Amino acid sequence: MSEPEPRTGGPEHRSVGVRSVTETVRYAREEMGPVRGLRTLLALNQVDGFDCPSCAWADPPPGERKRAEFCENGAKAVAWEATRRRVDRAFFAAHSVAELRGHDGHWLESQGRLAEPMHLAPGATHYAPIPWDEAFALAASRLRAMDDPDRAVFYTSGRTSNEAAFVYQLLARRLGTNNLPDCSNMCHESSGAALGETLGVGKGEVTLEDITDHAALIMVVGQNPGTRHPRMLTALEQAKHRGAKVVAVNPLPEAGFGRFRNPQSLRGLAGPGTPLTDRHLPIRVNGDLALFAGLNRVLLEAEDAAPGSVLDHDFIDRYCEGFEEAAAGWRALDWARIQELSGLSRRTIEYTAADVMNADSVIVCWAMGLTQHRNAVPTIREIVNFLLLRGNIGRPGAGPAPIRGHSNVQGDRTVGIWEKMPDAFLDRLRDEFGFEPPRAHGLDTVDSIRAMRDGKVDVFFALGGNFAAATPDTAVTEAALASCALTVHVATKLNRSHLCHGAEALLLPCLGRTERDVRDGVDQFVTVEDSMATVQASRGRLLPGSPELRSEVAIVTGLGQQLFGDALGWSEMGRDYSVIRRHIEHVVPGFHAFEARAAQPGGFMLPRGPHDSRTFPTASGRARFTVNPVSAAEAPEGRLLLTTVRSHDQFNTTVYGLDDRYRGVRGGRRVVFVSGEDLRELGLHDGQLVDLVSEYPDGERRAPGFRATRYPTPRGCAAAYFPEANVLVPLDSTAETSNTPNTKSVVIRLEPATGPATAG
Ligand SMILES: Nc1nc2c(c(=O)[nH]1)N[C@H]1C(S)=C(S)[C@@H](COP(=O)(O)OP(=O)(O)OC[C@H]3O[C@@H](n4cnc5c(=O)[nH]c(N)nc54)[C@H](O)[C@@H]3O)O[C@H]1N2
Ligand SMILES: Nc1nc2c(c(=O)[nH]1)N[C@H]1C(S)=C(S)[C@@H](COP(=O)(O)OP(=O)(O)OC[C@H]3O[C@@H](n4cnc5c(=O)[nH]c(N)nc54)[C@H](O)[C@@H]3O)O[C@H]1N2
Ligand code: SF4
Ligand SMILES: [Mo]
Repeated sequence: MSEPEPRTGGPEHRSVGVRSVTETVRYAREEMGPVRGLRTLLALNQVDGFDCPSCAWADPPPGERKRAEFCENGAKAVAWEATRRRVDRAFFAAHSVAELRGHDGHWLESQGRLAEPMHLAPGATHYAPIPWDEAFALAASRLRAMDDPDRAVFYTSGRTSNEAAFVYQLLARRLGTNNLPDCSNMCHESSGAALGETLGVGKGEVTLEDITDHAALIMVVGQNPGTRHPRMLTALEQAKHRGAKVVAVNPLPEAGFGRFRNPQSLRGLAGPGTPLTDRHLPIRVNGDLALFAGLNRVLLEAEDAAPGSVLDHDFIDRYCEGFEEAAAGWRALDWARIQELSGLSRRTIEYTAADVMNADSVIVCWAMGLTQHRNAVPTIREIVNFLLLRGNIGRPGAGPAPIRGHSNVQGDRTVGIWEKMPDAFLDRLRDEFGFEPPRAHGLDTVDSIRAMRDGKVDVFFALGGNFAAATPDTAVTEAALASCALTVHVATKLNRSHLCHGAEALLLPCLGRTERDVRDGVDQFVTVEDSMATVQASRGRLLPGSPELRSEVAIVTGLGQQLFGDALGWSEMGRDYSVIRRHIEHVVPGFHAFEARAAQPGGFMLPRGPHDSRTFPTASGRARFTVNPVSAAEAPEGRLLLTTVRSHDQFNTTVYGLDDRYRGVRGGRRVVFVSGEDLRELGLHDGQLVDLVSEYPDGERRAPGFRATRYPTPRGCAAAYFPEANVLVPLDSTAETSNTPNTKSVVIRLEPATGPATAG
């Protein structure tokens, strides 16, 4: 298959505006039709409508929601799901699996919604239809045939509702395994690990209001809100209008840091827009630990010079431990090393520290630019140190804010999707359902791939997602999936993972967030939790894309019923989701009166000790300062440190289109962004076709045929798109503690391309 040729033109300095509105309208009309499109979008993020299936940004309180409370990317996600195109038995009869494997992810998903359950028999070349009850019987018989429940793996992607996630973890644990890897293992696992260890809660500690109404300084680190969480720009604009400062820390000058033209206001559409950032620190890839250690050092020195004026000693003495050891570490820091690793001058770091000292409340927001590196957990612990020093936690306008990715990835974890849920949760699950859940920790995403590779897994089951494309070391992962006896995917659209099947495979089509979910004649709703720990109801509006579709809850409880009979009440839970919510209320802390509070407009906020009352549920009951030796990934001479990012026209492995408007890329995705100086030094010219070759002790990996593109990024750094670059990342290159793949710091060299551009 020949690869589309990208055209490149450099970064955009303004975001949203009229262009964004026209794009939204075009998308909705093309995929959904004019009337259905408009009606659907007007229900998006409304209190009686459905939650945006795209990112996990929080909604304003009910009274403050606009008539159109969504962004261009939310609209794309909805249109993509609500498309009128269908992938049915005729489609699968016309295309063999081998043929489909020759198409890229964009083409596969563009074919439309999966319309009926399909089965790939052992040795078959084509998927063929299978009735639902036979599909359940088949999956159950393969699960029963295993001689050890740990030979099954149950993966979850973060679009799954609380209700579906809860019954799913129940099914896995009733079977006897904690093998519940999820996309979070590749996403904010590092944040959860660092925050859990230091503050006792692995979640963010701010609310939307803290950003819009209270924070004096907001740092946006390793995050691209203009594309990933676009309504965050509206929140930042509100903060700017009341005088807050915004500092962006990012190797790329993302468009969202420039002028924001708010599509909700006429002034925004027509005028020059609001400049959103006061300072952009063009940090070297993975230089963030050095930066925050340097900032902490400056704060400490300023305190030494004027005791009592910089640090919040009351807070530190009353609530924290470990300050002296951490302070000794900062005093011993070497400025030359900090400057080298961060790529920022001491003076820049000192100016930024002055912003911090002038701000009586500071929020640090971050996303994947921090979490997907070897030292991600120490980096985020250092950010906690930074916040603790001035008591920037548990008061208005202050705290850590990991901005979550998938719309319900945080909720899935809350209700039990984790390979190492704590014993207290498992005890309550036992008491609620009367069986003993397994206690040994299960496999996370990377360990699941290793286990499959080593022949230790019979059944791989995925509730959503695109495991083969989202994970690293693509060739290894695809072979690992192929080694299973059975692979099962519950999905809305066809993707690569469905074509990297085991000896036998099932493809089970489910309802999406936009669709009405009627069980036994009664409309059901589900609940989701956003980045700010608000839980609210989501009710689909559209008629299901096909009469054969079932909800994720119905699919999981249907399989549960088939496997275990009705002892735990599977069919009742599948008929009436309020029964599941009652179980969640009993098992998960913070969900009292769940049914009633879920029905309230705007939902309710889950308790978080550090945010609510400066209560830190760590072993000692205190927030912990930690010592984090400064480190960063380093590329040897002639090599670059590659970070992998998303384009404006994609949601993870779902590629809506081939443009990345804000970075000036049109019509293709095989692009590598490199500074002009590096291009010159490497003897390459702008636009030249190159191969990306990663270098690790276990060998080289190659991603062929990328356009080298001159771009304003620090020397020694490069960026390319996920998932095209995933072939370059070794399975064993993961973050300390969190085991998250190091997809944001890959050591590569660029080689003039040997062959023609090829599909990856
Ligand atoms: N439209 C859209 N929205 C999405 C998604 C999507 O694919 N498309 N995905 C969703 C998901 S699951 C997630 S997790 C989030 C992801 O949200 P983001 O993390 O914002 O998305 P990425 O594209 O991974 O961008 C990482 C950002 O970090 C910067 N960066 C890279 N390396 C470093 C580094 O070493 N240090 C610093 N300081 N910055 C660095 C990159 O330049 C980029 O701006 O978005 C969610 N929302
Ligand atoms: N190199 C590199 N790799 C990365 C990242 C990176 O930044 N760089 N980011 C990582 C991150 S942050 C994440 S979160 C993962 C994402 O990993 P995943 O969550 O596994 O992948 P997605 O692309 O979000 O999954 C898309 C598929 O989900 C299915 N789907 C969509 N909606 C629904 C639904 O409502 N129900 C069901 N059952 N299925 C549905 C569709 O079939 C679609 O093809 O990728 C990770 N991989
Ligand atoms: S900001 Fe995120 S949740 Fe909100 S409409 Fe946009 S994509 Fe959806
Ligand atoms: Mo994510």
